Amino acid sequence: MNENICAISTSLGVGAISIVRASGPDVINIVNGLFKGADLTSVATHTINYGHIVDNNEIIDEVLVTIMRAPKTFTKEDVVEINCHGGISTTNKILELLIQKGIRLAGAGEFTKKAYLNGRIDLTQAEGVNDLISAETDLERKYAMNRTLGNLSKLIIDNRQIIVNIQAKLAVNFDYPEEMDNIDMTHELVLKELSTVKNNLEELLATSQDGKIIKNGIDVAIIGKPNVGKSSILNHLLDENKAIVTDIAGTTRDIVEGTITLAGIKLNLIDTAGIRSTNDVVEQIGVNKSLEILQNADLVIYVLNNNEPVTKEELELLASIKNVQKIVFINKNDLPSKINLDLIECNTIIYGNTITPNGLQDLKNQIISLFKLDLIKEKNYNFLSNARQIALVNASLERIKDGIQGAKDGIPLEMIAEDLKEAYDALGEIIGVTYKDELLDELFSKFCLGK
Ligand SMILES: Nc1nc2c(ncn2[C@@H]2O[C@H](COP(=O)(O)OP(=O)(O)OP(=O)(O)O)[C@@H](O)[C@H]2O)c(=O)[nH]1
Ligand SMILES: [Mg+2]
Repeated sequence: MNENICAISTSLGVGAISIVRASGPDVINIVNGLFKGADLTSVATHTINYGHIVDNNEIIDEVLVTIMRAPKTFTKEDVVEINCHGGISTTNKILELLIQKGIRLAGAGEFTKKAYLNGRIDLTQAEGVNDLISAETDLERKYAMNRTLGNLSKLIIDNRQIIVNIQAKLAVNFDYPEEMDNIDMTHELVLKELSTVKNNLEELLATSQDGKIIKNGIDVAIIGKPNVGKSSILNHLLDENKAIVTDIAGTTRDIVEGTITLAGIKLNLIDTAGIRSTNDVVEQIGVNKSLEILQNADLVIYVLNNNEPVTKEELELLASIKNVQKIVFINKNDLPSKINLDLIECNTIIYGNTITPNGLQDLKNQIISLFKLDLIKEKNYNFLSNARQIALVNASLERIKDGIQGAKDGIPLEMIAEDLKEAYDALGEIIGVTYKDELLDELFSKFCLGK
């Protein structure tokens, strides 16, 4: 933990300025050895210092060096940030010099890991930092920032506190069983307070679906037989000629993807190969991919051709995705209708075409209403943001439910206390009160270098 680490904190490419950051007990001393300007070991903390980085009398760059002494820094250690000229070669050269002087290259997310291990932020805040960096939409940013500030942590801490309070009351009962009558700690009271925690955790889990949508967006697969106009629909939604469109059935072989933002939420649109039986080996691979995407999508836009009778294969495929969230889009309504509508079973059917065009706004509106996207914006931003957090809340909730059942059945309070301890520990793992090394390694490996 006490090692000196360094990394390039800005993205490496052509740019005006880059920042090379170092953290650890000796970094001020080491950078001072490369710096021509003020004596960095004696300047005041949180100051920016003008000078040059020199290597054997060669001036490498004209820089501004920020000196931040522990503990009021991101990592709670001494931190030096060298603002140098941007571009790959200068930035890399300065990093190289720091490494030569004995500062180790940081691993992914290692600065944030130090911030966590040194107690400046908890684990959900650390995860929030990473989400903030990778945020693509405004909503994602707001939501990640909220977690960085510790608002999700507070919710977890509050529920842990309720559990501690119950545990304390139970403990009094164990210690002074003769006063049982005087103390309110009856099964009913346990039941009441545990129900509060249960409701809180259930609410948190219910909103985690929104969290997933905000963070990952919605995967929308455009599916149908060849030539119905899937790629044309993708191009219109993207407002870009991304996929090849021809009147030859089987034009799209591989998937074509693009992203749009709808009501602040990312839609990951996936155009697929038209599904049909074929002897063409390449097309068959495409069809298999389409079927795979069909299974994993959050939403399927099932495209039919208004100008043709619906086929048996199309109906079979539609029946096979009975339980998948879907919208049937009947395309080519600029042409005479030959489709036998009464055979199509779907609650949401939209007509349109990509020539005039028509119906595509209705399609977007339908997606907004299906996923209640306009409401997500209005909600607060205390969502669970990843599978780790969701699994731990679920684990905690299960123990709380066991405790509630136990209280109802009138089992000994000692046994309920066991459930409470496990529920409490699972919540603690979310914020990282307890952790396993492997978990930290995995979690921070997803960070970028220099953060
Ligand atoms: N009249 C009419 N033609 C359309 C419409 N949408 C697409 N087309 C035409 O239908 C043909 C097929 O369109 P694509 O978008 O390539 O169809 P696809 O479903 O992606 O086809 P595959 O990639 O082969 O599976 C092209 O000639 C399009 O110009 C529409 O709304 N009306
Ligand atoms: Mg296509």
